[in-house]
Amino acid sequence: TKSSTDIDVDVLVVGAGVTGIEQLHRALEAGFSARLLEAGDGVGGVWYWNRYPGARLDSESYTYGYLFSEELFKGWEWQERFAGQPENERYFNYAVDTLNLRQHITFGARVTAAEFDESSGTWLVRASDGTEVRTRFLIAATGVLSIPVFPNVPGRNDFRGIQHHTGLWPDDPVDFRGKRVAVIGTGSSGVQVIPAVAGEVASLTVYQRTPNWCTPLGNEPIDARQQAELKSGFEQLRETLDESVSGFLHQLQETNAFDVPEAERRAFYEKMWTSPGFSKVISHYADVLNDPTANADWCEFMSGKIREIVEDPATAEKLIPKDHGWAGKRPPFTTDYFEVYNDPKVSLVDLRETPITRVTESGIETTDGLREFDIIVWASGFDFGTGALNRMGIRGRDGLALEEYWSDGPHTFAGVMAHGFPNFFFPAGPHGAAGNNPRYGGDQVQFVDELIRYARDHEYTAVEVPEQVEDAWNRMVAEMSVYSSFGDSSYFYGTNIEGKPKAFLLNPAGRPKLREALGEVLESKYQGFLG
Ligand code: NA7
Repeated sequence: TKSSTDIDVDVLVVGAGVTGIEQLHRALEAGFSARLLEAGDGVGGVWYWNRYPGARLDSESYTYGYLFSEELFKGWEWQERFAGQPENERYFNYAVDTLNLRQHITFGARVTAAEFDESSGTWLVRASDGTEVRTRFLIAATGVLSIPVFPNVPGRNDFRGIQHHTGLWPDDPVDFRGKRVAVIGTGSSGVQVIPAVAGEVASLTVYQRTPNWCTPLGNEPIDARQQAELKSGFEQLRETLDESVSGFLHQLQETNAFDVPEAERRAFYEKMWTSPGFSKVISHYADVLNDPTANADWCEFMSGKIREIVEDPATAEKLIPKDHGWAGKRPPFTTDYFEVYNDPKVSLVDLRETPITRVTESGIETTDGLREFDIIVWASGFDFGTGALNRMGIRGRDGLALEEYWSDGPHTFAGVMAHGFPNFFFPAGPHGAAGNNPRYGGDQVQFVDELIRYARDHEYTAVEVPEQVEDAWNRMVAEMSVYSSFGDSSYFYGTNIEGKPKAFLLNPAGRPKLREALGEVLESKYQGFLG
């Protein structure tokens, strides 16, 4: 074993997405030697991998990007309220180049193993390209939606046409013109790709298992006046976001649904229907997520909208969710989604009626027969929260495997550290966020940055979260998760993955609680963390 003096870098960051870029920048600013390993060939994380047509933010762009530097904020003008994938990818390249980070990043290096050495307090990290790095601090900024999953159906590899998962989309554009196309999955990704390609294809067949409460995204260009307002309002923007439970600008409502007369409620629903992005969750009636009657009333309104838009009544009924209410699953926000079903080229296969039996070399077979395709788009989701971390070969104290320690679900402090894994951090990890992710991730990145600087400055070689501090956070997650609107069928419980333990994977208390928990540790001068 190399001694602690043999380290290659002080800080090794894994993942060049929104979180890893900021962490690398902070480490270098703090005077650490630092390096970043990235599995892909470019920066941007989810905005590098999810390059399918229609991929777009549903957080307001200017609340999603970096806010730690006013200069960086002012140097970039977002073109749209909800930026598309190309703009997001450009933005992260802008950040990396402006902050001078590129020379510290190794691309094409997927971490496959990382072992903690107790005697030196260091990690030995190995990557798929043969890279081997010994580091003091290992920071996995590997994201919560970075491991794509495919349905467990036989024959997927037999298909002779083109097939891609939305989360592993190739660099070279896929030509949809005149093609017979299948899309499997109607979550946020599926309902973005469907209207984006419908105009080009010869035919489009949508395979839906669970319909979702899709509502209009409300995207629009950001005009010059707004650009100026954003720039002059930087401090205020940051303050409002810091106080928000979910990391969004949208403000909570105090009124309950049945506090107001029917006509007023209808008018409010009309306004909500077109209200941008997550304002439809956050700025809705105060009781919409926790009073089933209020929730059902809004769902009834949305059902009416779907029946109005979709001309074929049988198709409309299939598109209306029956087994979950508003925000019972993660609601997708869309542009012209339901409208697409009025195009005679587009058809809907209800997998509840006719499940997929297999994929063949020419297409997809369901219990009612075979349909042939040129292209299959798998919009079938991700191993959320723990997927990437559990696959990295993380071995902590006494060889403890992270995936073992988490075999019944994640155990974390504030979604960023785990007991038994000294000098290891996973900002923006499971239990950390529930809303506009980069805002929570930013809090955790800052926490990690301050903690490792403190450790260095006070000559501690290892930092670790004490068991009772971790336990308190896990208890909070378990207790508060019962108030979450998300049901068991939501991927936030991991139930979309066969064999994955059912455990709540978000931070159910919101951002102020996260900031409070991190702040208390900082204030206590890391009591119990330093060794
Ligand atoms: P999601 O939201 O997990 O959606 C996956 C979709 O794929 C969903 O409609 C699933 O139906 C469907 N699916 C998954 N497995 C199967 C099988 N075996 N058969 C049929 N259909 C299946 O992933 P997205 O990529 O859309 O969105 C992920 C997040 O990215 C999103 O929430 C944003 O935060 C950004 P199901 O509902 O399970 O019946």
